[in-house]
Amino acid sequence: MPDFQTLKNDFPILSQSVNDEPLVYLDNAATTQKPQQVLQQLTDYYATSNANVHRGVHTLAERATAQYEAVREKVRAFIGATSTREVLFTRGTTTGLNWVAQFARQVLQPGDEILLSIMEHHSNLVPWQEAAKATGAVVRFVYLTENGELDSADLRAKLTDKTKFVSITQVSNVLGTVNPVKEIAALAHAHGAYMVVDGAQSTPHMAIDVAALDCDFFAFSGHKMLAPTGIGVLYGKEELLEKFEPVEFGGEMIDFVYESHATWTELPWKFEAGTPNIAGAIALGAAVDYLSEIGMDAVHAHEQALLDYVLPKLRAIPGMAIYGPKKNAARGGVVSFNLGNLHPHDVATALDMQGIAVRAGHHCAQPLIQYLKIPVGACARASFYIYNDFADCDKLVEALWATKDYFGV
Ligand code: C6P
Repeated sequence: MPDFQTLKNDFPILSQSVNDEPLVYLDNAATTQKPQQVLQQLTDYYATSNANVHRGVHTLAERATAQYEAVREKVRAFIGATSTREVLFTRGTTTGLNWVAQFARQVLQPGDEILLSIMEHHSNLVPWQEAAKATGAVVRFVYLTENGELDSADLRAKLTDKTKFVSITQVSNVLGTVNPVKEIAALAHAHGAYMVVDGAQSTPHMAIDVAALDCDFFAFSGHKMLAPTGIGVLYGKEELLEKFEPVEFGGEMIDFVYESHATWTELPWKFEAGTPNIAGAIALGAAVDYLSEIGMDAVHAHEQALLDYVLPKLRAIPGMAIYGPKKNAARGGVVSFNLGNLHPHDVATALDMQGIAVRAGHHCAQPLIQYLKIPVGACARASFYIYNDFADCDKLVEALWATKDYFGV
């Protein structure tokens, strides 16, 4: 079992004070902090190996290419893909989901249906609205139970032979709800639909096995799992990536270019047009190593222990409205809430004055916030990661009591 107490020392940013209080960083669903090992990898790459990949024959170019491609293999193993041909580097989840929604335009017909859940992030919603607009397909939504979980009866009623794509988040960035994407994939396939999983909030927090999930596409971001911004991954089943046309064109992705047309190179490079985020990918490799050393089951267990500790204390604060599943086992390390009639921006500002970073707003999930009829269309959100501990939980709870008393809620 890793020592989660000393692990905080790996993160230089966490040793600072904010507003004269030791920083308590609880905005991990937005982005995580980076350990020394990842920062060092970035510096080492630029200091010793920087060159463009797949182009040169000189030593640095070959070194950079080898390091970049080695990360593809690390990511393959981390998410349980069958082949590195199925691992595409992207800028992040948003890019991955946009690519899939572009692939969808290659097959969608008027009247076809795209099934989403109402808890989707805008990145797994707006690209589908646009794909529907371009093809005459229709976007439908699965709604929720009282407990903030997907309504499986609604899902089964709406998943029909008209459904061509089902695209669902594995963990909600607002409710923390963990969705049964494996079971949904089986249902989708039984109706001949493709299954797309938004893994932005799951990959950093739990073991992922895309082959076992049997999803067709799976997207996630490096920056939510200790890596830099601007690097992410789209997994796709090999036969589908062979079938779909690329959506970005230019250098790196071609086989041969004629005056009138071009042919594409093989997977996975067929989809990776232009100079990629080489340093970001290599640093993602360091993040994957860091998490693998801890073990994703241990990461998950740590966050569950924090949730089990903090949720009863938060629920005990009078006037607290906490959104999402009541049972902790059904949620990830995300707690969205409102405190009485205080605006969540005021709550987040009051917490910041006490050194605590949380997010407040609609969390890029406006249809969900509307559906839940959350007052003022916003909520505050505390989200946990490996370097958070029970002391961080206590500080959050104390600061919320102080905020409540200060505003007289
Ligand atoms: N959610 C949050 O604070 P990008 O921005 O491409 O790395 O990830 C987009 C995205 C997609 N799906 C889910 C479920 C997400 O949570 C996010 C990012 C952040 O909740 C920033 S809005």
